[in-house]
Amino acid sequence: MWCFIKKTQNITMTNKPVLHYFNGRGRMESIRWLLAAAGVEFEEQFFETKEQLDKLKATVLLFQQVPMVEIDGMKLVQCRAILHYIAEKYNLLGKDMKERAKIIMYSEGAMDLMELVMVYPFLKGEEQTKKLTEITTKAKDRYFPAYEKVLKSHGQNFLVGNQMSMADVQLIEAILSVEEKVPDALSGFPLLQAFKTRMSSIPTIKKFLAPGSKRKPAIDPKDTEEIIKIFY
Ligand code: GSN
Repeated sequence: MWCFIKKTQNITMTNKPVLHYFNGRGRMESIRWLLAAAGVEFEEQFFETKEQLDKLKATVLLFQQVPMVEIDGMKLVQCRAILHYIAEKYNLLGKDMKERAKIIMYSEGAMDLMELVMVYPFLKGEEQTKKLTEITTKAKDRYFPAYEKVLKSHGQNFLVGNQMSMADVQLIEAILSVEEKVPDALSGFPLLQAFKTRMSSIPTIKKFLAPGSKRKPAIDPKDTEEIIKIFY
């Protein structure tokens, strides 16, 4: 009986994806967002020291890099491979090749914008000021006008195929991250404002945005030294 229970518990545990990363946003946050939007529960194993990360590098990380996600018997690295697998599994990657290409194209745009936001807390002084200008300019003059145009072109609620996809999830993440640094970033983009409201009220996303979820706060500049110590 004990064995049976233990086995059942093991099966239950391995059914949930397990995310291996430090306890912060970084490149894992988009994966957390996508799983949460799809309504998938997941577990997290955080490393806190260089020694813990080095042990993972020596054993399970194919390219000695995180993010790594244990899912369906695989130990997946490379965040795009992970995102695409989750998106395909939970029907967030479109219904045909053309939709898929557009979803990936829009997702990559959001990821390019997110890269700028991601490095921001790790910079100091003038470099950080310059990065904030770049985030503001690229968001307002390049990325947000593009997404506004896409939404306007078809008048639908989501970027592709009139249903939520990975691209919408990446975009709402990017919008909220940029707004943390540039509060008026969406002024002049009425369709993106409506998109943000709509996406934020989808039950799975609403839950992820509420306190107590697995969403991580923006990296505090005072924590960057600790994070750098883990990786270098
Ligand atoms: O997209 C990807 O997952 C990879 N192309 C890049 C992953 C990556 O750069 N991981 C860094 C940590 S930064 N963000 O998570 C990493 O694991 N560095 C350790 C190392 O020894 O390279």
